[in-house]
Amino acid sequence: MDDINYSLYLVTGRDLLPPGKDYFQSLEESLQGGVSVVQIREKKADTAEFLDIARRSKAVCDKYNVPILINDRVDVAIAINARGVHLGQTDMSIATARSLLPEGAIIGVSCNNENHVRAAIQDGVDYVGIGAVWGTQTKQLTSPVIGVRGVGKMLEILDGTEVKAVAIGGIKTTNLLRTLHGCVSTTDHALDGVAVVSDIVASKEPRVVAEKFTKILEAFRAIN
Ligand code: TZP
Ligand code: MG
Repeated sequence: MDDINYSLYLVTGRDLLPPGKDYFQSLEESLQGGVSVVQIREKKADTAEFLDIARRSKAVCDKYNVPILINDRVDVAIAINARGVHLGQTDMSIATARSLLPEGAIIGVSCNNENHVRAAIQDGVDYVGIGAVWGTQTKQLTSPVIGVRGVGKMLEILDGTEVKAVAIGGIKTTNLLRTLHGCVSTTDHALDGVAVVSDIVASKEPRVVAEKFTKILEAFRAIN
């Protein structure tokens, strides 16, 4: 069962750490600030390094009872007993990933358009990462920014399904409320959370930034 709290979904980005900031320290501080799920995203590490980072990250997340998902690499997810994987459109198929992962593992997929969302539902994913909602420096985008209206349309497709949804791309404390208010569908299918890289990871005080996110998310939930 997908019992993950997607509310504040941290995607790691070691390249973005401020000078002198230790990756594991930053991760721990962000967890103290309320990050509710972590995706380990390592685009440059070799397999041994990825395994080491993932294993040590999981030990930190375990202390806070926060689940860990692995970007791209099903083998790494299995090896470290992660909660699941996050796959892109050009990664391993969902069916193959499902056949390899233990029962109950979570599979999420990146969706940049409505057809991606329809396919993800068909494939039986647990959640979709929808974006990029705003422009971002963190990733070289291969498809246009979709904006909050684009996210809203994709949420409509998810209506009536159990598939969870997070928005990603350029989400910051400064635009969070605008993002939450804007990413709505005519069917009232709401976002389950927001995924963030740089605003948290590039901060010298990730705990403070994560706390700001958490407070805004809670305030929005309370009145919506
Ligand atoms: N996928 C779509 S946008 C993005 C990813 C991994 C990067 C988001 O990073 P940031 O720093 O939160 O804009
Ligand atoms: Mg990928």
